[in-house]
Amino acid sequence: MLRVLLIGPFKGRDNSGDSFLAPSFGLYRMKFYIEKKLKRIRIDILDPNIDNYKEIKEMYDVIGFSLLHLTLENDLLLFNYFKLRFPDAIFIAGGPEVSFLGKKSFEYALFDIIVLGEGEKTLLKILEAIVEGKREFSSIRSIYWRDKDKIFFSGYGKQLTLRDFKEIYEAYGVVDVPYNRYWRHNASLYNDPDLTEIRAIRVLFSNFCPLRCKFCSSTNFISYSYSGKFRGQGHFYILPVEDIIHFILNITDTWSEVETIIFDDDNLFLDFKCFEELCLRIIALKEKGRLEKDLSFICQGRPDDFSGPKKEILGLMKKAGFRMIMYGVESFSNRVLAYLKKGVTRQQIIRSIDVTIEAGITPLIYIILLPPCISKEDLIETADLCVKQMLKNVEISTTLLVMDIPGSEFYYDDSLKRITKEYSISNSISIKKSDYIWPSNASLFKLGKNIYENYPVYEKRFKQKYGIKHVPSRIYSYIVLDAVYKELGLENKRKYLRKISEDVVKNYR
Ligand code: B12
Repeated sequence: MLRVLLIGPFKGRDNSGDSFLAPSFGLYRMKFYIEKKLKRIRIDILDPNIDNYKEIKEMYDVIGFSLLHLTLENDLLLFNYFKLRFPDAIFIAGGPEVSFLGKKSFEYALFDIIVLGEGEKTLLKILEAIVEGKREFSSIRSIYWRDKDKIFFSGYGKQLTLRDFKEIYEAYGVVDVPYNRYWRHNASLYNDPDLTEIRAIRVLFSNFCPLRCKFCSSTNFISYSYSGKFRGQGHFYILPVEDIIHFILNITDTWSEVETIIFDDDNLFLDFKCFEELCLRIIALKEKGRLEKDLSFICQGRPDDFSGPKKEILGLMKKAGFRMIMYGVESFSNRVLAYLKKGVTRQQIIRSIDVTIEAGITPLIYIILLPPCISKEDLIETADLCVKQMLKNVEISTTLLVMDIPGSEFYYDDSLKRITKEYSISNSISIKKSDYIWPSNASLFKLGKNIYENYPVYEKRFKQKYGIKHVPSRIYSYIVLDAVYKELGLENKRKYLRKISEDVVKNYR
């Protein structure tokens, strides 16, 4: 029996205790697909944010890591721990970070194999070879592998086909994902948890979003992993509605307590026909009593999707149980939107937000407060319009800075301002990396740096003031917008924001 351990990204050595957590869909997809295909194998999943990795008692032959840019230093800390504990195991790394870094990933740690792109079929082939006693992997595409200090590349492979996709989803063992543990953890972050929010299951049914926003890396994941190029490659797939429905029924039959299904695809509306059919099928299943009437849905979409005639579908969505749409708005400044290559305008965004509200669905909007090109006017315009949306009960999820992630167009722009930090992994190992891109404007750089560095103080004060234990992204937005107004000396706006935040915060105790 081959024993495999797959380890998810490690949010924090000290602070993951108060994060909202979810099982890694990618790792479970690989586990179920491979276990179905290959006999005499067991794949365990370790989520270091929820499991105590020091308590592992099993022996493992293969250990796989899923690395993310922001969690890299913590992931490498775990790598060192497991390498010491299982010196003879084969160490594999996969996921977005290493898919873009390729050979460079070996500079971070002594991995044996790096897998590019979607892991299911490639990892299956690697494990098949290991089961057969092979230690030479040259015939398996999409990997870098190390033999002592030499590194080899096997050549680019092919992305999953729709047929593979269907097989992967058929194999997915919803029953064996410990959702209840995650629900318990997430509920423990509140004194009075909202079960509709807590009992949620995240799913993705498409393979990527081809719309190429400048700050996004996922948009290039397929293309780069299978061609080394950013442009033009990669076929977009969405699972057929029939299979999506089958998957949803599998979830609700297995986890009858589930209250929300979150479609975490970057943009579920890319195939509008399919989406419409999905809504109709859900409505019919609810009418027949096959799905609970109260089952709710959340999905992500583009903020211009409903600024035109497509808005008609919002009524269907409401009827099907969609209670929230998460829009990647990023900014309310048209200048910034053009710079980010969003392909939408403030006017379209506001129209979409308003028709969503009219349909009885809550919009949640993602905002990047300080993209590299930001000016003081853009910042104030965006902050003020965020506050205006809050008054309409729009939920706002802000990030202060653009993440400096491999695979995004920004990452390769040397003219941008970044702060490279050194992270200590062990007594003898440290790595240098930049996590964020800073505003180019000198005074806004200073503003950003002040907020970034003093954020823990702001958060602590806020938690104490309102008696909350956990800061979800919408509360983070209040804290950060308050800090922005403070830094800009806009005390009246600050007072106003504080007044409107009081009511909202009550719900998050
Ligand atoms: C849903 C989601 C979340 C959810 C759920 C996270 C979870 N536990 O899965 C929440 C909101 C909690 C979240 C949190 C974070 N996320 Co997130 N998230 C996503 C999202 C939208 C989907 C992830 C997903 O399930 N994809 C589908 C699965 C099938 O793909 P996958 O995970 O990439 O796995 C496949 C391959 O990558 C590969 N693979 C992955 N790992 C491994 C390992 C091995 C050994 C092998 C062989 C292959 C392999 O095979 C898998 C199957 O094909 C992505 C964007 C996207 N579109 O992918 C961002 C994304 C992954 N998140 C990102 C980030 C930065 C984070 C946070 C660090 C944010 C933060 N500041 O805290 C945290 C990290 C928390 C954590 N422990 O993961 C970034 C990562 C960028 C980067 N290059 O590092 C992404 C890409 C979004 C972005 N901004 O571009 N996230």
